[in-house]
Amino acid sequence: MSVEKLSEEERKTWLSALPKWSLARDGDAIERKFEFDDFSEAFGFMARVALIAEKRDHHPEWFNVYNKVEITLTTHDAGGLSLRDVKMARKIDALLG
Ligand code: HBI
Repeated sequence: MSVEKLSEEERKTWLSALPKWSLARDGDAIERKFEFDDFSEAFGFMARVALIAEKRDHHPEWFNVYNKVEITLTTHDAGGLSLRDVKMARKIDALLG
């Protein structure tokens, strides 16, 4: 799958399809914050994201404390945001219905 860095225009287009995600790191990443009922729910979510990451060979940068999870997606190989990040974000959103 493409690992080219998205252009500014492409970033804007794709981000409009990901309303719960925000641009980060001067446009080189996207991030979203999640809050669950408790740690167990949060970690279960993280486990499901981890399986997607392994399947897609595209891994999040993330932070978890208790019931909160913060995910940042960027493509190191592209030096910024790529289609891989957009598709990963859509897969993550789909976990939450
Ligand atoms: N995950 N988010 C992210 N970005 C990458 O560039 C990346 C990755 N996971 C694996 C990976 N790259 C490797 O496949 C390459 O570095 C070889």
